[in-house]
Amino acid sequence: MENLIFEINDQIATLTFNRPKALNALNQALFQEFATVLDKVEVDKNIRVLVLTGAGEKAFVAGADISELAKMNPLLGKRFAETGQKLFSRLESLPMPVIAAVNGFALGGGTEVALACDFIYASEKAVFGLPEITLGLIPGFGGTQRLLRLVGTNIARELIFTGKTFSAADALSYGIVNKVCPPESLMEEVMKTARAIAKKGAVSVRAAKESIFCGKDVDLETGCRFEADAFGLCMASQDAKEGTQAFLEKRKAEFKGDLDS
Ligand code: CO8
Repeated sequence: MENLIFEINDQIATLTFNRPKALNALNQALFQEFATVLDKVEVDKNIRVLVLTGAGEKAFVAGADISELAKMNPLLGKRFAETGQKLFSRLESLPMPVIAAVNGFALGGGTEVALACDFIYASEKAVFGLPEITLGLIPGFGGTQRLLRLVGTNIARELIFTGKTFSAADALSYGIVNKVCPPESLMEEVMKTARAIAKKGAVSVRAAKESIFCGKDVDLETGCRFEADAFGLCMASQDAKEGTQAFLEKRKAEFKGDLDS
């Protein structure tokens, strides 16, 4: 792949946006590679956590590639927006947790892809924003929808209407990021959390993700029904047997994470 780096180490996959000369801007070629990676990740039972980050010192992703956007007619623009929306929805609904390690500029499509992850850790140097309005555009990869659901309507309105950028500290105060780290320790902090998740039972981690994913936009009663179904499924797993037995035997659980058991 030319625009992405994809690696798997100890059951943690890392996808790095890799166009550092263009601050990792999202172009159509990158999206094709992204789709191929998602095809693999969706069915790989050994991947416990996926981490997204950006190559180079400066950027996570500085948005959609403006040189491509500038040449698009309305139909191509609509198609590109739909392609991005579909990819980010697939990312959001992957069976395993996805963590964004935002190491620099995360603007436009960069903030949008991070918002489609399960949660975000950011470097102190990270800069967020949906600046599309300053280009005479609006967010087109789900940003108007995911931001408002995460931070509430009025903060989303202000950020989208002004297009202003905001710091990692502001992102923390809005509830967009879970943790802000010194740049040099960002990946280690992300990996620490990824390893902690990877050690848990794979069935229950996936069930928890599914339950939260299905429940986040529905009423409480419907969400609780999803939760009860997911809970029931966990009871069928070896990991649930091991986890409960280990507690009763006063020892540490050793999860095998066998999704087929
Ligand atoms: N697209 C293409 N190239 C980019 C982008 C981008 N989004 N961002 C940076 N680059 C390129 C620059 O053109 C420059 O290239 P070159 O060296 O060849 O001139 C290189 O990256 C380095 O950038 P700068 O020299 O500008 O670096 P600075 O440190 O001076 O500035 C900034 C960094 C502030 C991040 C600045 O580059 C910037 O403002 N970038 C654009 C940010 C932006 O507006 N992003 C939103 C894009 S629109 C979007 O994401 C829409 C998503 C929905 C689309 C829906 C489908 C139609």
